[in-house]
Amino acid sequence: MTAATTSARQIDAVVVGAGFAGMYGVHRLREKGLSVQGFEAGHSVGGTWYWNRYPGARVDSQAYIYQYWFSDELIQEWDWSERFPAQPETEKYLNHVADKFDIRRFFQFDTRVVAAIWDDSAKRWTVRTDRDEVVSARFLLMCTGGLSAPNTPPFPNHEAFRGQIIHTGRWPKDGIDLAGKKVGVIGTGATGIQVIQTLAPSVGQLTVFQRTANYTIPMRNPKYDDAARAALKAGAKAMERQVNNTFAGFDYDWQDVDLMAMSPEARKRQLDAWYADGSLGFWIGSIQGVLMDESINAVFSDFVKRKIRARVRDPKVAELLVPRDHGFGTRRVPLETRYYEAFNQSNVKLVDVKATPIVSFTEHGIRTSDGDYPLDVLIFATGFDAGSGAIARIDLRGESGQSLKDDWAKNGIHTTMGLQVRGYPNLFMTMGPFSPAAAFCNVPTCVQQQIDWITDCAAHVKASGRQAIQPGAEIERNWIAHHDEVANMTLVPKTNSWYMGSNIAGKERRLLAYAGGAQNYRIACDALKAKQYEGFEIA
Ligand code: N01
Repeated sequence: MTAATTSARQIDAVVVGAGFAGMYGVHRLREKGLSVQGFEAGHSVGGTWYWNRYPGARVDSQAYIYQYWFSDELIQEWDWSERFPAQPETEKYLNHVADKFDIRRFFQFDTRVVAAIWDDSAKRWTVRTDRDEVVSARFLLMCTGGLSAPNTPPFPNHEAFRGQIIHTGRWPKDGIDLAGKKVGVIGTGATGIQVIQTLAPSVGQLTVFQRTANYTIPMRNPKYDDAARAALKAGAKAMERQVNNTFAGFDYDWQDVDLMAMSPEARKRQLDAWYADGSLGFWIGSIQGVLMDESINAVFSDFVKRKIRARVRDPKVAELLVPRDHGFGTRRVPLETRYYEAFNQSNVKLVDVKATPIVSFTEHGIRTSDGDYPLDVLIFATGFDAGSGAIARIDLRGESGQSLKDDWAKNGIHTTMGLQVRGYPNLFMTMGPFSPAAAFCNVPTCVQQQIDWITDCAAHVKASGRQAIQPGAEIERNWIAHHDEVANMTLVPKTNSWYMGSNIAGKERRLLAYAGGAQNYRIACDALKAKQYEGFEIA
């Protein structure tokens, strides 16, 4: 046992992150009688919904599945205002949960965990924060989020720009007054799209620097009245069962429809019907072939391309907004509201930075190979180092003192079901690489399932009088092989995106999320638990 371990406060578990997963993790560990200390870099709870307060931030899973299931009282008392609530409402919900279940006092806020070292003789993690505190914990739960480590690509002469630069994932709580200003946005993923469609009507000039156009679906976002809310609350138990039994943790799932056998008219009617739902159902509630079969995928791609062209007045601009280099759904499909109409406004300009790349920042804005764009404020909607990023940014040292970051860089990312990593006993993660939660899941569905598994596992180890658990070599090898096999059956690896890790320079190109279905993943996790963690080493 090292000196650091003996002098530090001893607890059962440290939970890093106070988002959906971390809050539930603390709640569940306490229920199971384990002592717990949470750390959160932000000033309060919320995770993604604390950090991402950029203009237009909004959930695109339906509110009635973007919630906790563990308390019927909570479900019955909370009123969602609309189908896809904006960021302040989800943040308020998470604060309500933190207060109602007395979760807040187990977190230390404004505190970043910077390092955690496994002490193999004590079988404990020595966890260090940026306030130089040290805690010794038997279990370490990384609930650090799949999309929380901002990606800020370096542009030449970055520091020259005199205006304000801000990443969407670090938007200031007090907001920024952008009215009438010259605003630039780099990035047209789900975040950029929300920012652009929201700012277009109010800023002076909006310049959008687009590298890759994305497929989108128009969001249908009705307000809920009391009757709608009552019906959703009455159906909550059934809804919980439903989301736990679908491919992506949503209430809709793949349908048994032979689209290719239909007449052109019937096929169009079917696509129109899916599209009209105004949700991600057009994608992951349609047919599985959309992700597996080039010809089916092309039908979806062409359908959405036509929808985009019809909304943009200038045909040249329309062509820029139509995806050219990938198939529908092989990257994350954003929901949008009047996004394309923004490009019909005279104050909005689209710059194709694939054709005319950004050459450098200047004192007054951005220079592309085509000219200068003056800006007061530049918004980076450039995404995140997903899945592994937030975990690897902490100095985690395993059994033989090896760094997880270096290990993943040298040997490739490896995990067992995105829950544990061989060589790092008692380290657990949510939304980790090679789990559905890393990308292909309605996040609350999958992180609640993962937290249930993790906390059951930790409680099992403790109750059995043992000290440490980690995956054996074979189970980890088998999971990775299975993950890769399923990944390569899909069309997703054919394109670049954060799904593939290819948005980050130098990162391994490999599908981050398990593509075999959240329901199948849950069954596999349940089986492990039922077999008392067969294939794991318990010491
Ligand atoms: O990030 P992204 P995001 N020069 O990586 C561009 C979730 N989310 O924050 O595509 C120029 O998707 C990059 O271009 P390219 C959701 O899961 C959910 O938008 O790499 N451009 C791309 O356009 C989502 O998928 C909601 O060619 C550069 C953009 O920046 C995930 O978060 C809302 C560049 C990054 O897009 C991430 O979305 C919002 C460079 N050097 C987000 N580097 C909900 O609705 C990057 N880009 C709940």
